[in-house]
Amino acid sequence: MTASPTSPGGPTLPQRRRLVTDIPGPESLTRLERKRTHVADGVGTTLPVFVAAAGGGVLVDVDGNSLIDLGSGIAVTTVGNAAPAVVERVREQAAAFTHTCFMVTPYDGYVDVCEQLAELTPGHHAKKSALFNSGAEAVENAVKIARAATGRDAVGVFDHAYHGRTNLTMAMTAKSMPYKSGFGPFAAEVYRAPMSYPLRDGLSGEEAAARAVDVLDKQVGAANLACVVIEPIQGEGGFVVPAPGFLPALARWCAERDVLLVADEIQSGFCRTGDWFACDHEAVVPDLVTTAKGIAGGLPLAAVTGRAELMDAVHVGGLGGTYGGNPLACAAALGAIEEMRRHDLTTRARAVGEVMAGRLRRLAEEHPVVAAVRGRGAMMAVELCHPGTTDPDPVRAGAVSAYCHSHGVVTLTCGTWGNVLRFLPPLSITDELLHEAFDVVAEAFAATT
Ligand code: PLZ
Repeated sequence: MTASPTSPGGPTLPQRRRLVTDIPGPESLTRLERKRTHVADGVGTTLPVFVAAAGGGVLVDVDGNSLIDLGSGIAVTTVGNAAPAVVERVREQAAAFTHTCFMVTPYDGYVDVCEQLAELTPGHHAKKSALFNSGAEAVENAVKIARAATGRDAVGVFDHAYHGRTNLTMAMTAKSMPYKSGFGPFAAEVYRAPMSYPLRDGLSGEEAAARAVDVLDKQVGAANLACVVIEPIQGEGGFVVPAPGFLPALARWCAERDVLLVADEIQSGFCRTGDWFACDHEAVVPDLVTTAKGIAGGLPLAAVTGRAELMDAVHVGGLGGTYGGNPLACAAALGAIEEMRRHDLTTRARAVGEVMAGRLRRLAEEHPVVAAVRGRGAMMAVELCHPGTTDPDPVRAGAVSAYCHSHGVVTLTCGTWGNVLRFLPPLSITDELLHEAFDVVAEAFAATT
């Protein structure tokens, strides 16, 4: 039976993997043809099945195939797709009003989200927030705030970093293809330092931090740095987890020089890693935090949250945008945070992480192509390299991923070399489905040897 586009999604969907056609099926193929006609080729798709409904741990396509979701729309639907509290609050808000523009006439939802962010983000100091539409916009605004607060221009970023696709955030992003190639010139005053990458540098956290701050100190000068922006666990760059001690040492160096530390928690935040924020793991307290993705269960919302006196350094009218903190997106965020609290999703992320880490470690024992198993909580990955080396093997990563797709499991790759398989299931997935998904991943490794 074909799921119609109005099929109810959310947790009521049957939680099973079921393929009734090839992937993509005939209905998806017809729609792909329409996409080819009407949508710019620059907008790619990883797995070209058109979705009719989603919820729990599955996506159901227009051919009636039910796929297990290990991607969460790139770490967005942490609370599950069409999660009940998100749907209910958005429904109520849509019926009341859909938009006023917070800069014209304010409303409670925006302030409620900022209050929640003050409570949930790392540190117990006085905090304030400003809301935006996308992660890139939040990163841009964090830099604006840091420059206004410090009177300095320079921005420090890291190898393998990903911060977005706008002009400034392209400059901050490391990887050329597909994000930057042909799109320059890029914004000035962005400087890149080496990241802690245990598989590739073998350095302790302290050693890697010393190497990074030496570059910032000698090539930029702390006195010129407004901020250092870092993903506490890198996302697109390959789920690179810095060695223990790296982030605290970097934070100390910044604090001693009045350089603001900006944690980009857009991918790692909101329960994903088993804490509310990845910085919590080592009790790192950034000056500013950027959030998006998981914050609103699928509606577009992003935020900069930081020390009140820094946030207030910007003149009145200096921050904003027509849709930033749109009432529907704020309602969704309040619903998503309600789901996270009610279902204790930090604990759930740790449990999901244990299952995934166990399965991935077993794969590593069986397949020497797995050079590293890393991540935290429900943000786990394997990096594939030619056995016995650290030469990236993106071909194998692509083959494993393609096998998973054709067998009904949504997987994503990432990494500077495209050789990392990453796993970001919604936390509403059942253990049974999660194991079934990793059975398919294991088959994929065996089938592509
Ligand atoms: N910072 C850490 O992960 C978005 C990008 C997908 P936006 N990552 C997914 C793609 O190919 O465009 C991201 C992130 C971190 C910033 C961003 C940017 O967030 O909401 O995509 O602008």
